[in-house]
Amino acid sequence: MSDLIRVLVFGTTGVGKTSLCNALTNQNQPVNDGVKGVTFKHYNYPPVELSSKNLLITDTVGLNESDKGTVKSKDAIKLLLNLLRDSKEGYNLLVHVIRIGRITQNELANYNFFVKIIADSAVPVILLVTGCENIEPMSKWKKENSSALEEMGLNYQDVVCTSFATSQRQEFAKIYESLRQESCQAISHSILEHARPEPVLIYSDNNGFMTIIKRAWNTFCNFFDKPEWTWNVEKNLAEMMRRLGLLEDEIRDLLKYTNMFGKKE
Ligand SMILES: Nc1nc2c(ncn2[C@@H]2O[C@H](COP(=O)(O)OP(=O)(O)OP(=O)(O)O)[C@@H](O)[C@H]2O)c(=O)[nH]1
Ligand SMILES: [Mg+2]
Repeated sequence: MSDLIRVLVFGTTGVGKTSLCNALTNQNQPVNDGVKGVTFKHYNYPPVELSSKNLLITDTVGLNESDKGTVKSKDAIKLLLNLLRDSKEGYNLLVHVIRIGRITQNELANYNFFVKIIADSAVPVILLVTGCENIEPMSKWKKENSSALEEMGLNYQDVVCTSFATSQRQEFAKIYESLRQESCQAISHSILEHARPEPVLIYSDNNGFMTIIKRAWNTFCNFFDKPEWTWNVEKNLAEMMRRLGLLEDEIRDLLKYTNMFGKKE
């Protein structure tokens, strides 16, 4: 059994993904840094020990309704390729982060994209709900909403209700700190229980890599209402990038990612 647990964290902008990752890894990556339209920018946290295993967390940004029409094709494909390239080792678990409240189109689109399209429904996924500081106990949300989630076709291995709120006011700071600790324990426990013992590969060779790019790219184009970008015909990646208006040297640069198995596109 491998001692690495690879976890991919995804969810709409501002739900608390980085706050969660920071709390689990004792890091201080900027929260809510205001980066707009950088839809697939991701960050690999340095490994941290979790119950004699090494937890490797990747924080990535999800699909956001508000980004529709603002993402530049060139940036989008670079970021998508970056995420997929760095997903070469596969994942043991996905964590979908939402802020407490209604499930919107954003949450459904993110679930579909990461769980079904990228991971091909082969990697277990847990739901982490942030913003539960006003609920007593925090786990109440799980009890009240689990069946509704299933009815919506959202199948999570577990639902973890948390709070990573912070406050500069002394009277809140202590309470929030104890909720953060409780949240870290709950999510750590769930990760250890539900992560696959070995990472699930989402592609294993050059063909698989091209297939996943194509699948993810087309879903992405549909989400961003860009049907003209979709990859309907059997074109290779270079032709697709040409159609997107990329310059030849940019295409050559991007194609380096697809050469990781020693084959040319
Ligand atoms: N009240 C409350 N605020 C939270 C909670 N978790 C995070 N926040 C706050 O929500 C804001 C956004 O948190 P981030 O961790 O930056 O969210 P993110 O999902 O990484 O955002 P992007 O990187 O922009 O996608 C910050 O001000 C956090 O302090 C929570 O459980 N409760
Ligand atoms: Mg973030």
